[in-house]
Amino acid sequence: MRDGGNKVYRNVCPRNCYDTCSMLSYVQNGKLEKVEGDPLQGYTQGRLCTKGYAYPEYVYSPDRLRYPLYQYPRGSGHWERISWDQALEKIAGKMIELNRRYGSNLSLAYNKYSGNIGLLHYAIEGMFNSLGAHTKPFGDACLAAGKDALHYDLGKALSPDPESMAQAGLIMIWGANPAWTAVHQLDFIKQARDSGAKLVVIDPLFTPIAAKADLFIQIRPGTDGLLALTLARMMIERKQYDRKFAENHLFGWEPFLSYLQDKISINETSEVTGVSLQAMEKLASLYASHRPCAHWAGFGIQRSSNGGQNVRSISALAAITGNLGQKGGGMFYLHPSEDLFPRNLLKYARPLADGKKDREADINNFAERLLFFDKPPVRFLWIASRNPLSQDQDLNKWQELLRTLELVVTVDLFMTKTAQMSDLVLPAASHFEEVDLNISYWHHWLALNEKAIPSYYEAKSDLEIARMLTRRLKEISPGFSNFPDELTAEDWLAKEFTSQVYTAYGLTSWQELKDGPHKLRAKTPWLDRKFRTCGGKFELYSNEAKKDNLPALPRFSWPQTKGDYPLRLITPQNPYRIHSQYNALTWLSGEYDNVLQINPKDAAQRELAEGDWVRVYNAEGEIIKKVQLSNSVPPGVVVAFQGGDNPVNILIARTAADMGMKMSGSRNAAFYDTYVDCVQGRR
Ligand SMILES: Nc1nc2c(c(=O)[nH]1)N[C@H]1C(S)=C(S)[C@@H](COP(=O)(O)OP(=O)(O)OC[C@H]3O[C@@H](n4cnc5c(=O)[nH]c(N)nc54)[C@H](O)[C@@H]3O)O[C@H]1N2
Ligand SMILES: Nc1nc2c(c(=O)[nH]1)N[C@H]1C(S)=C(S)[C@@H](COP(=O)(O)OP(=O)(O)OC[C@H]3O[C@@H](n4cnc5c(=O)[nH]c(N)nc54)[C@H](O)[C@@H]3O)O[C@H]1N2
Ligand code: SF4
Ligand SMILES: [Mo]
Repeated sequence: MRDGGNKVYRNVCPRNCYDTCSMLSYVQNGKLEKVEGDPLQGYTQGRLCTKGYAYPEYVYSPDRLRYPLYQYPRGSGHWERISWDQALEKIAGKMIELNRRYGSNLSLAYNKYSGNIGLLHYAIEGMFNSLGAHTKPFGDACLAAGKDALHYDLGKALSPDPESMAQAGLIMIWGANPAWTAVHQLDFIKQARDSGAKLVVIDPLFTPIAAKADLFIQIRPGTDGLLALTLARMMIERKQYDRKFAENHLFGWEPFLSYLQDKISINETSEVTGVSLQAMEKLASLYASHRPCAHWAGFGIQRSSNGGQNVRSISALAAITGNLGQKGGGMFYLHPSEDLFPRNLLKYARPLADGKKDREADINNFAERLLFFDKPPVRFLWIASRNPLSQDQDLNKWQELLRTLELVVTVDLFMTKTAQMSDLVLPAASHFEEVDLNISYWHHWLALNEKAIPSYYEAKSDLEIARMLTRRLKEISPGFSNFPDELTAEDWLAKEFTSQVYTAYGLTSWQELKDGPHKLRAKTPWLDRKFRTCGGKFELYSNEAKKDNLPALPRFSWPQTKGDYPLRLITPQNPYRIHSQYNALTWLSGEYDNVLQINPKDAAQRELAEGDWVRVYNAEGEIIKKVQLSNSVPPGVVVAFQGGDNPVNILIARTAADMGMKMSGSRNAAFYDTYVDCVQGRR
């Protein structure tokens, strides 16, 4: 497309964000001049968030990595610019040497997560798979507990189209802050409210979305399951549940009823959750009078040791009140549209020689697992689309792991905390410099990401790097890899479009996406009331959960507490960052980067005033932050945001949620089950 002197390209923001915005990029003489939202994408409707509009600064940031860099000794800060040839030589040489030393590629590992979640970024998995048996991560650090919970209940975690929330009569948000983390959802919430819907927000923090609500319930962290079950009991007692649905489509109604009758009391719930009886009454009355209800379980609610049970309890409430399958109502969590695609790079397989199998390490406990492996030990680590030294639990273990590794390679756009501790850093392309395909885990749109500008200095896409490294490996040791390095990004892209994908998106050729994004033709899940569980019913009582050593019924239990520290630390997302990303951008505010938000009462007890330096500590470690007094934070809770120079994750031990094993093989990280104390500090 052309617009005056500009060429206009279609791009997609590839961040791990609900919105996966489609954008138009305006390019003049090979330079990205500005970006706008693509009006043809019906969820984001031509708008971006601040981070999206800041992309020209991101692409040309003076902090962006330009060339391959080599550091000796690791962590010294003595960086030397080297050529791609030299970098590939060092990497390939080490890989082959380790293979010869140990007789397999098991001492080679990678760690990859969510820096860019475009489909062709599975190149990293593909590149390693082509080496034969190696050491790889599995699991999910983000949303696995809630996904399992919905799997037990529904047979598959499918959510309605989030645009349908515009037709809700009530929107009840538990543990999500879309005003910061899913900004485009606000428009659909507003549409619903303009037609008379009410908004309820349940969160320990008085968040920006809470500030918009008709009813805000400030709940004690980790106790949502109990509130949901109590609401279920109230609805049943008041005959405000869906009797017909219960008779025909629920499995486990009787034991569920007995459990509610025996174990759930409104007075006790009030004590445990900190929610007053009056607020519960108000909630019950809104819930009964405004239908259908869109129940949104955010990812924040399941980052607790009882997170999965909390999600199961909310989904049980949605089910017994007949809200599932109602247009505008239902249970919103995620929609795994990506499952429709073959994901050829992810699944690229090489027949494993000598009966050797890959060795898998839980991504939520990665450093410890890698340290545990011997015969052979892991000696080489490739890190891409990841910043574990900022984002993982148990950072102390990471330091230990680094000491045992002979070569650490990080591929990134910026000199992150992790890159700083690597031997080699390779510059990654931004999404404007590569071709990709983007699928949201929330909305239902599919969009093409075109190459809009030439590479920034010597930056390369993860796929290009995989192709180059493969060529070098094959030159030195023919047969070492069987990655098809002749295939271009467009070749891989074309392979993703099966006839099933074409039908699902109403496409006849993938090139049609150059004219704009396409939407999945999906029916509202559970409209037919046929659930994907064994018996076809919604399972209040899950035999599958029981087999997995979990309670069969959604049951409330207290989250585990950690030792002697009095303040619960919540580390949610920052509106101007995506996890640890975007710190280099001056166009974006840094106001949340280095603060500890604390209730004035807790601050007064510790003689802390606004702007003071404070030392926050627990058995894991300590950090220095700046005090920000906040009445949005209840007593007993403190908030620090992720990322920045001084990552808060140093305080976060390996704590696991109750669920995650079923679908991802790993229990979700219980990031928000962290306890700390703090005192006056000095910088
Ligand atoms: N701006 C921005 N947007 C992002 C991201 C980002 O880093 N920055 N990251 C993206 C990613 S990867 C993710 S996973 C999503 C996450 O986005 P969300 O789904 O919104 O989840 P969180 O930010 O983890 O937490 C949301 C809320 O949960 C609350 N919470 C914590 N514990 C509890 C509890 O026990 N009960 C209840 N009811 N609430 C609780 C927190 O106080 C917080 O307000 O955001 C995505 N969008
Ligand atoms: N305390 C605490 N910790 C958390 C959470 C929490 O709630 N609290 N949330 C967790 C959640 S929900 C998530 S999703 C994880 C996120 O964990 P990560 O995925 O590790 O998070 P990011 O900080 O986004 O780091 C991604 C890195 O990839 C780089 N990158 C971007 N694009 C590309 C690319 O095309 N190629 C390559 N090679 N690199 C690229 C970015 O510059 C960035 O350095 O963090 C988890 N950590
Ligand atoms: S960070 Fe999220 S909301 Fe912002 S432009 Fe990217 S996808 Fe859109
Ligand atoms: Mo996430």
